[in-house]
Amino acid sequence: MTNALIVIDVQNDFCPGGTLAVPGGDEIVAPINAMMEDFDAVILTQDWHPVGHSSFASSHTGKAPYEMIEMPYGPQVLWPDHCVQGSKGAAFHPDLRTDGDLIIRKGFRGAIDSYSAFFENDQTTPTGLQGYLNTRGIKQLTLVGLATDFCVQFSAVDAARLGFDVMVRMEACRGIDLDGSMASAQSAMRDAGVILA
Ligand code: VGL
Ligand code: ZN
Repeated sequence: MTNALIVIDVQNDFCPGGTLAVPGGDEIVAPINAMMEDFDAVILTQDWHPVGHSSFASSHTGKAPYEMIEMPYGPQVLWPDHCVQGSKGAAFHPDLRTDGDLIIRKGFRGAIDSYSAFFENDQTTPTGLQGYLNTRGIKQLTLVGLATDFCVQFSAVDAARLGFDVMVRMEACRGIDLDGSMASAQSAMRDAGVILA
């Protein structure tokens, strides 16, 4: 049975010193590097936005980071500019091992955000990861990374809905925690059948 580790968005902008720093984001780098040894496949994701992306507060006049707006596909949190394609902030944390099998980028369409590694925030536009995993015969996924309550949560819930066996190793994740989003992320993952370890 092929068991894959999916490392979500361990990028400079989500680590201390980055524009959307997740508290303790860099603390998970060493544990994730060590975990890579235990998996048959290692897949890394990268949040990868064009300049002026619609999820950036700076793209909406009069809006500040962490305010909500209504997008055609539903409510969307507005973020500080982050993970701009090709920037230092979008690069992986310099100590993260990046010698995995696949790097998948998401959020590259200007008009739509993508938290999940499987589908963009419209819940329908695929990233291609499901097809990759299926063609490799991978059914068991362990997720780690940033941020627990956004990209890790959305990826884990989508993976469980798609029929994968999904575990999230919480000690190798860190969260943003906006308005109780850590608690709601944990219950959403549990409700979807994700094992929280
Ligand atoms: C993320 C907010 C905006 C994440 C990405 O990786 O959790 N959060 N873009
Ligand atoms: Zn983003």
